[in-house]
Amino acid sequence: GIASEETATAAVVSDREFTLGFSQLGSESDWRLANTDSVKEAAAEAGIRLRFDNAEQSQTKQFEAIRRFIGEKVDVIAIAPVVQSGWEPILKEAKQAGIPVILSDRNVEVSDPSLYVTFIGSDFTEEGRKAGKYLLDKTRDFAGPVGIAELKGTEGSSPSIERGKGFREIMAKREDLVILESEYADFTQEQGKEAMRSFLNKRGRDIRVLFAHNDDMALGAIEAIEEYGLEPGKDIVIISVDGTRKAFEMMAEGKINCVVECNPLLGPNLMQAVKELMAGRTLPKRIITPESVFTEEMAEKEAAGRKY
Ligand code: GZL
Repeated sequence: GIASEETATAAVVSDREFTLGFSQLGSESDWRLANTDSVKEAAAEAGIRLRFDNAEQSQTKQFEAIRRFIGEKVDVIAIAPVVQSGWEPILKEAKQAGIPVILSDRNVEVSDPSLYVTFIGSDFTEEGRKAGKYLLDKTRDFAGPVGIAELKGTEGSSPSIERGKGFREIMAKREDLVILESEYADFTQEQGKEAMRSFLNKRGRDIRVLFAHNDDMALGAIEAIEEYGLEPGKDIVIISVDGTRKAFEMMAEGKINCVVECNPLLGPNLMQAVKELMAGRTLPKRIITPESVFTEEMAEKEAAGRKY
């Protein structure tokens, strides 16, 4: 009967060790390091052979790594795409080679959705909305206009585009909220610090709120704010995204007011998807990872339990 055939197929499939070629976009942030660890650990646990490449935030290097994986005839390719455009050609090469592609963490913009099997990652627009909702609550009693500075992530990346969109959607509910400065800082602490320094030199105390698209840029901004002589979390409300341990520690010190969680532990989801794909199962086009929001009120307790 069907049941025994399926079991037999699964048994045959599970005996062979599969090879996954993973094009990781970089090592720019603590989130990214935790994501890489999660993928490596989950591959080892799943008995999946991992060919790992770190493209150091270069899309060209991602293309080169994916071509290598195609040449090595890996069973599956997973990509964390640094930006969302420009992926059609390389995805067509993978398709022509008969190698399925899974998107991990970030999304791509392609006209033909059959070029990838599934996208496993967060709903970044919702993360932006969560940041916006905290902004409305926290500044409810502020005398307007409330000046906001924004540190955007990598230009053209789906998290940066969508977090900015979600944040603005909610901000629009109050006309006294004004974005005074907004710069890309590539999700890194150093660039976050530099950008915040220039914001403060231009706008000083007019900046009452900072929305940082990730914790590393928020940590850099905190350094610049303290250098400037203001108190982060008090003179300037700070809203960040990711939920790294360092951000929780800053929140426990009252230097960050709200952290919107973005879950980097995608390894198990990715390996499960690889196994189901290899067993001939159909995967949903979109797998959204669970995550929450944390504020300074519960920082102390949460900080102890964070894994990354
Ligand atoms: C989000 C991820 C982002 C993180 C940053 O899923 O792509 O990239 O928010 C990381 O910390 O650099």
